[in-house]
Amino acid sequence: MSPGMMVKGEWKTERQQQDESGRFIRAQTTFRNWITADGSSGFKAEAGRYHLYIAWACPWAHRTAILRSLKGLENAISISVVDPYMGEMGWMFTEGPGRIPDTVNGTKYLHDIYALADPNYTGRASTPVLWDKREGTIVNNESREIIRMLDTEFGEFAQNDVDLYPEGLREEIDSTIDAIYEPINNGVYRAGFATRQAAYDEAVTELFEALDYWEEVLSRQRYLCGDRLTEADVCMFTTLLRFDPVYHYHFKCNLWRIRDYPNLWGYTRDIYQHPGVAETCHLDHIKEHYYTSHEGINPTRIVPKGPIIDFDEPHDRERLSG
Ligand SMILES: N[C@@H](CCC(=O)N[C@@H](CS)C(=O)NCC(=O)O)C(=O)O
Repeated sequence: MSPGMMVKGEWKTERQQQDESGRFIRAQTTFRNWITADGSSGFKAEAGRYHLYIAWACPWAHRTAILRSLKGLENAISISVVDPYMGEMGWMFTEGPGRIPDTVNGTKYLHDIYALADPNYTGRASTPVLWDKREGTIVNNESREIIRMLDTEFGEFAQNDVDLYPEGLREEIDSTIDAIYEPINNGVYRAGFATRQAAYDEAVTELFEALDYWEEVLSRQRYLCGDRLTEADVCMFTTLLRFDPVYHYHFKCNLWRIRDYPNLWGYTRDIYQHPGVAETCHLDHIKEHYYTSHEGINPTRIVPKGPIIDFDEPHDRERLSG
């Protein structure tokens, strides 16, 4: 059920990802360099220099695709998209709908990229990966940091004048991203990957308490940090988009659906309908990935046809802003 990992630069098909009480443990990411507009960090923001390796299926990678699209960085930052199925070799580059092979390094597996960056690498081979073509290395593989760099350091190359980390809201944005991470973004995984009842119960309870809380906040304001879209909304959105199609069934996050929460549901549609967002939402990859990759949860690997959800339904949330 658990994917493999790299140990000293070599792929191993086994790894343990639950502790002794059955709780899902998410390992820390290790490439944490920064790109800056002035290059003072050693990685200067430049057009054509950086490449993103993503999975359309992955909520963390999806955040980076949304930032790239909202800012209009498609010409400045190239992408590769893995196959939605994550098998024992981990993420893989194939031909097929929605996939984009590794045109930069010509690799077959995402873990090859980690080995190129560090031949002695030990850790997960996760998406997203921000790659530096010039230095031939990974700059960063933490979604929260990658979106911050795309948002704040690439202004010169952005085709759209969009700022999702505005001065004056920065502390609130950071604390909101922190607040939603454990119960919501990671919470669905803690529920889905729990291997003991108590670990699952704990995760689901915390998840729905947090959803109840944000449902109330979103009855008063259009977005998580007030009346404008910020990075915090991007972080929330990629989990909410996957909730009813996948997490509700596959990860047993089933006290309610997002569609049972009027404000969270309107909010999800609001963001989905922002120019540039829908193009990054690939529900076919999302469903195929989860339902086929976690054999321990869904041994038949059957991908359900439904649920039928209309993310384009009008949301009427403009009434809450300004
Ligand atoms: N903290 C990371 C998490 C990334 C992550 O867990 N990505 C998953 C896909 S949704 C992955 O690639 N998993 C492969 C693995 O764990 O081996 C981030 O936010 O960037």
